[in-house]
Amino acid sequence: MFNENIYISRRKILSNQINEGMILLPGNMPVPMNYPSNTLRFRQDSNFLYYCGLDYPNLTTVIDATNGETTLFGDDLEVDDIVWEGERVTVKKMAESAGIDHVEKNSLLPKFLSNTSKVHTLPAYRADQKSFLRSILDSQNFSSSKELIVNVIKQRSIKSKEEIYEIERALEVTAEMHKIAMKHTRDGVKEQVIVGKMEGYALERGHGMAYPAIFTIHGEILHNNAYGNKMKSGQLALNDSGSESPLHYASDITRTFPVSGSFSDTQKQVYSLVFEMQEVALAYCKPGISYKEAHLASAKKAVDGLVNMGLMRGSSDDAVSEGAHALFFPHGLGHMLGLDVHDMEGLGEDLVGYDDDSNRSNQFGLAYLRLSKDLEPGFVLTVEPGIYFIPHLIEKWKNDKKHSSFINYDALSQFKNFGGIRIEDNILITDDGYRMLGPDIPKTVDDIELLMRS
Ligand SMILES: [Mn+2]
Repeated sequence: MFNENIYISRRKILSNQINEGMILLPGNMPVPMNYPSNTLRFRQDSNFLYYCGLDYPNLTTVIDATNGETTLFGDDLEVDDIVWEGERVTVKKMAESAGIDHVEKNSLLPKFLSNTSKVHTLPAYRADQKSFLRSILDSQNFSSSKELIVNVIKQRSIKSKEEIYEIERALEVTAEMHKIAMKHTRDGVKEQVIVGKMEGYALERGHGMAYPAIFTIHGEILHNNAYGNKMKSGQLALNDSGSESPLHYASDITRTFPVSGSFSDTQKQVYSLVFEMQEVALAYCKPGISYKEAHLASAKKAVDGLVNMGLMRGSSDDAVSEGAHALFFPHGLGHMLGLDVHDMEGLGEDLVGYDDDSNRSNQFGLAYLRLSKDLEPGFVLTVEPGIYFIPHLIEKWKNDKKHSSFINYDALSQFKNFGGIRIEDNILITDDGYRMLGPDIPKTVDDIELLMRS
């Protein structure tokens, strides 16, 4: 974990923003996989990590909003637990390492909270969290505190030096994972072989995965988590994967490359277009520009390129305002990145990505834009345009004659087995622009082909 002063200062900033009551931050509990004592790998709650840094199950932190005083609730292990799990640092020692003065047993939490005017909670995203909150809070109808949510988002959105260091540490490992994937991909190799090599590389270095890797010859399936296909020359492999640093900061990178090691002419054409979509988007990445603008500019670039290829027609302004590009680019340009790979999504996607001046569109495609609001120095985000040929979607739109003035459905028939291409990088918004985070990972056609040949 970080130095205790970092957690003291984060809690101080938060409690200064909240008028009265108690701020309740429950840590996570172990989650059974298939029977009670066979648990999933423990992952601490990100808000708990942010304000306390303690990476152990069954802890709760309460911050008194009026004076910032913090109490850590937890139980030391009994001998019976130690027999199975080994020794664990005492709750008192944990509290010290997080700069917390008071320690209490878990059983005292309900009584402690019953004396206060208001308990501020964050939205629960696991069933066990919901039942835990119900069990310790008197009222059956507790609801999460908008005041708390908004202030946590405000604070977590601006990344400090230490946090950027952690994200770049995750990216060091991720860069190697992606190079390993490119080097080992070839005709006849199964996707799962590559996933095993990448996860093994991360685990060997004490990192985890920030999310289940997407490694697939079906890049057109946006969140494909199956790895059973044998790859064949002529196909594209899409690799969307990122490690999580030992302090649980995420990275999120996508590269797409030819299984054979050389792009075909058509693959090169579409790939270069996605590359340009990212360049166009990056030019918008600076304080005061809304991410929606970057998204729309990238979408217009897609239309211009698809018009050149004979797959679309008409003006890119019109096509994008009507949403015709979403057949090929159905997702958003990117999202915030931090302790969570979709940072703070559990606190409410609209509160994180939108502000009073920006409402979420309900148009197909644009509706999936997770980050829309004005960019600020200290934001860390992903920039991830893509072009996909999704047979089911093409079929449906074609039958419905959807946007048929913009889309040349006849020309699309030869792209049925093309798959999809996405390129994703992680950036920090600086005072006057952006900085690309982490080491370079081959991205141009030439650099990818060079690495795959070596
Ligand atoms: Mn992403």
